[in-house]
Amino acid sequence: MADRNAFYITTAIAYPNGAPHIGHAYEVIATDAIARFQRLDGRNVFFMTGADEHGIKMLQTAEKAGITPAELVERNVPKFQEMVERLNISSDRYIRTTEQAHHVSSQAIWQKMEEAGDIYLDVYAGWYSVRDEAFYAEDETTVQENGTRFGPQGTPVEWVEEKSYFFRLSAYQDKLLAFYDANPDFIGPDARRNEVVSFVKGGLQDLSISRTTFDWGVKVPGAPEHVMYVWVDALTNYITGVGYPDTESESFKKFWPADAHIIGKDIIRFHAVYWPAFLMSAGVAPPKRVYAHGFLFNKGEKMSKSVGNVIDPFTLTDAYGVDQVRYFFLREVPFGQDGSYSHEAIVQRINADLANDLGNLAQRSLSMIGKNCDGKVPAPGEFTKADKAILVAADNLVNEARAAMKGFALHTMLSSIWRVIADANRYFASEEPWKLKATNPQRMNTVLYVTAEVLRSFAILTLPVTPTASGKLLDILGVSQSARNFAALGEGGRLVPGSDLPAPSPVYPRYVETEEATA
Ligand code: ME8
Repeated sequence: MADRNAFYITTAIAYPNGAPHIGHAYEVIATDAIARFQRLDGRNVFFMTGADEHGIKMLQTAEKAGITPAELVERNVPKFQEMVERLNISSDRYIRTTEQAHHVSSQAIWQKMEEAGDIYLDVYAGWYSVRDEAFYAEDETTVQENGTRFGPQGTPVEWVEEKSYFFRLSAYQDKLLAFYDANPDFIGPDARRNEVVSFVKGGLQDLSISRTTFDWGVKVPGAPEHVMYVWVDALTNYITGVGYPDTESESFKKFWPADAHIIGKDIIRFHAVYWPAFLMSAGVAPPKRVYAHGFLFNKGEKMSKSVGNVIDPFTLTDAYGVDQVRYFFLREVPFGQDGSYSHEAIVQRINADLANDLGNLAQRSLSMIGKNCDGKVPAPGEFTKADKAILVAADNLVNEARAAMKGFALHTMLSSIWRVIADANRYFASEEPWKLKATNPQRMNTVLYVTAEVLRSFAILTLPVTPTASGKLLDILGVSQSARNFAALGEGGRLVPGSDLPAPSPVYPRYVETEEATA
């Protein structure tokens, strides 16, 4: 039985042909925030990321380094796994396409496609981009003055002629268009959907899906001189991860079809055209959604010398902090669009949004509670209009967040939360609780209670994005682990007057510029 509460989300699987870069980091961070959000909202989440280890690109990189492809992946995959750890990614499984189970799964889907009559042997003669691991039609390529030919993504293509198995993609044009029509949310954002629909409307050619000139890949069943085209095996990872070919397994029944594949915009065609066609052919339901994020660029503005190579996620998080980097990318870049980053922009977000708006409000109000209320949650008196207004604004945030997250609008969710954080700062400043100690301690207690209570909402709602810092804020608000979820927001989970609070400590330090950083 499909479990309606289950939620299966994946990232693309990265080519470990070098070290992980900021694009890889961005994708796992965003996917992690969505996975954490769904868990906090009570869903039973399975979140998978991993490595795409086959293909000619891996082989050529290994050759250049004078090692075997198997040695190359053993050298590089641990760096990707380390990045996942460093970024505090809550994934449930790290899949590697060199796993035996994945070979079995890829051969099984191949056999299903063959049984459906969709695979035939012929000769491939055409243009191939190693960099994109993609075949292109002649009219998608351009020739530069020096004679070099490039594919549509600007990467060099080479002429390939060899015996190859083909997938009858041409037979899926109408089925795919009907599928997009019936599932308007399948491809997001809209710009990508339009791009895919017009590509498919333009006509689909059969796809070469095996290679014979190298053997680093999954062997074609019954034809071991062929290895599968890397994208056939790569896309199949998503079903291997939940138990394919055992479609009767508990995990497959529970989690397939996936709720979302989160990928970059450069690989939308593979996910929104080839993948559903392969699955339809094999008699497996396509995923519910494919969502393409944009690309990140370093604007080349002054970065700290100590930060050095800022495209390295390790140096970046060493310099600014893990939660800070997570917050920056998700707040700064509208999800689905391209974005850029610079030292100045990161520091601005850290100091204005995190240290000032949220960090200061927490520090000022909680240290007043520590000093003036015996370190216990103060007992509020009757609520004024202003108290009620800020409580309601914070209580309503979860619904705003849910609405934004339906479309994976992480930036919209964060800007809504920070809008109410700004309201809370105005509330705190205008109520002046520090003056009330002498004149009206009961009123001071009420203002501090209300402030602590809205901080509780902010902390729970920001857990998907800044899990460590928000967890720390919940620690100093005395919120138990079992009350750290969306069901505990609002009236149901209000702080209990009289409960002990630990001594507050700052949650978000300011980023202080070193001399080197501005040089
Ligand atoms: O494409 N900004 O692997 P990959 C944002 N193995 N995202 C970026 C980026 C950038 N500058 N550069 C790359 C592959 N990405 C295949 C995927 S899935 C079955 C197989 C994204 O290591 C890219 O769009 O080249 C992709 O989603 C992911 O990083 C891995 O890229």
